[in-house]
Amino acid sequence: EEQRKILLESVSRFPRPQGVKLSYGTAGFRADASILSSTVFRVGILSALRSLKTQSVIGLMITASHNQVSDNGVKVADPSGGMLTQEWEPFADALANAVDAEDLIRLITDFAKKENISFGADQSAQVLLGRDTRPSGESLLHAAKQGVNSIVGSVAIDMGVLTTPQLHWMVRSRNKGMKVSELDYFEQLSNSFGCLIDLIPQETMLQLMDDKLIVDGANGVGAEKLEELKKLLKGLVIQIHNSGKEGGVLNDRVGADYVQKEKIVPCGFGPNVVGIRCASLDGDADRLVYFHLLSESSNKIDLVDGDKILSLFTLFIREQLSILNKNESENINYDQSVRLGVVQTAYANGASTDFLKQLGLEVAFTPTGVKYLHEKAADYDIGIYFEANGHGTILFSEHFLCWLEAKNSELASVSKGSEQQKAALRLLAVSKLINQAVGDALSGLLLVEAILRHMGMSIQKWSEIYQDLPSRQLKVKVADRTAVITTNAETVVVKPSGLQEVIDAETAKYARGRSFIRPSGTEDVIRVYAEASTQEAADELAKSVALHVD
Ligand code: NG1
Ligand code: ZN
Repeated sequence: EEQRKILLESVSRFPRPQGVKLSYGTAGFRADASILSSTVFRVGILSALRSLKTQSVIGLMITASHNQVSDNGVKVADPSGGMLTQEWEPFADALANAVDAEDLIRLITDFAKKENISFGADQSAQVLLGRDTRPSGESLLHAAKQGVNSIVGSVAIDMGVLTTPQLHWMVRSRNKGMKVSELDYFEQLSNSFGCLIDLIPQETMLQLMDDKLIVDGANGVGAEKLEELKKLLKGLVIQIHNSGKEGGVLNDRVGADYVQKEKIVPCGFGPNVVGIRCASLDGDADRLVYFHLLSESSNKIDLVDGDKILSLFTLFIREQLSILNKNESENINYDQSVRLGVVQTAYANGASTDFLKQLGLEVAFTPTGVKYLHEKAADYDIGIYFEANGHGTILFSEHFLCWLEAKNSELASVSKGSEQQKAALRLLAVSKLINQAVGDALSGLLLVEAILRHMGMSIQKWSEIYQDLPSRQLKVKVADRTAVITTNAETVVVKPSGLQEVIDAETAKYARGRSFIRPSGTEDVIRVYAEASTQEAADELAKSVALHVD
């Protein structure tokens, strides 16, 4: 009853705008910031309930990633640091769209009953709050706090301005009983990076010693955090452009999404960067792509996307596993062999999939959205996933890490400093450097830098490990994007009927042609993707498929 009174009172302070229907989507709720305060308030309630249900710390992040600065959004981190369980998404939708306080309270009561969640002063819930640098973030954070506080026994802890992966890392670490300050995060990254650098073979060490990396910070939170992290790193020269301090606007012709889609240099990069290794973060620093400018006379870049980062990581991990395996009479006695798996989506360049399969790797496909990739990657001892747009990470199973720790101790006593032991140490360092909760541009960047040094590889050489097939992405605005239903990791249209046959017929006209459509989970559009042996052909294929969608 007291709970009911508190809710009635607080809900009325965050009225829901009329005529807006929101859906939790690929990455939480996203919309123009001006209409979001009721949604964020309600997600605050949801997070508190999730914390009560799981008896663990939950995260709430306010960001709209690579969207324009006037947008904002909100997403929830589960106890493991991963995305909110899909089972709760319908409840999130229902909460966000409840018409009034009575409706909302009824929903909460019914859901709590169904999920066996009890309220009261003897219950405690904790929600960590984070936000990116968007100007609307502060008032939305206030709404989130009110939402959390309106559930009796719940506390909201404001962790400040953070990258999305930092908040996810904090939630994960807190639930493992570890320290979770920002400094702890920076130290874990810089220490494990230092480990990998110390383990670089002498022969390759000198080749990349003093070349620099230029980073496009998207005028967002990633730039600010990298500036901090940089202070703890040895052996790395990083120059940050688009830090947001030069007056540039968040995600405006800058950032990983822009660079990946347009394949041109971001603003703030002059012709003098030709040939230099460059990286680009997105607005909340969970995406990372690399590139280098091809010539002074044009702004065209050679893009090294998420697929190539995935491939680089895979090459390195495989190399370490095979060193670990060497000189052993039998196999490395880990349940026969280590299960290394790679996970992609239909947006992965076909050439990357061919490359990985030629290495003899198992490549799995899931629908778009980190939640699906992450879940699949967790099936392996070491699961590597990436979206072409630069979101991804490497997951190590607890079971494998235990074995690896033991193996390392054993090697340390019988063959300290051997190549085998170094390989074990490198894998352990990777598991600490790379964010186990969610894709993280900062930790990904440090791993790329460590591996390039390890392999003595320039960005040019890295880019040449395979040749991307030309591709094109288009968006089509339609009256109702939910009318398109797909299957088979989104590669086949089920509805409207007949459409897939038309796409097949168009695709068949092109050498190495591949094309698919799907409704976006973050924008009100249908996305069209096409790939073919030439750019002209890919463009044409995308265009003709788009015409049939309209
Ligand atoms: P949607 O709008 O569902 O395509 C986009 C990206 C996803 C993911 C989410 C969340 C593409 C084609 N899609 O989703 O990969 O990153 O945004 O940010 O890049
Ligand atoms: Zn992002």
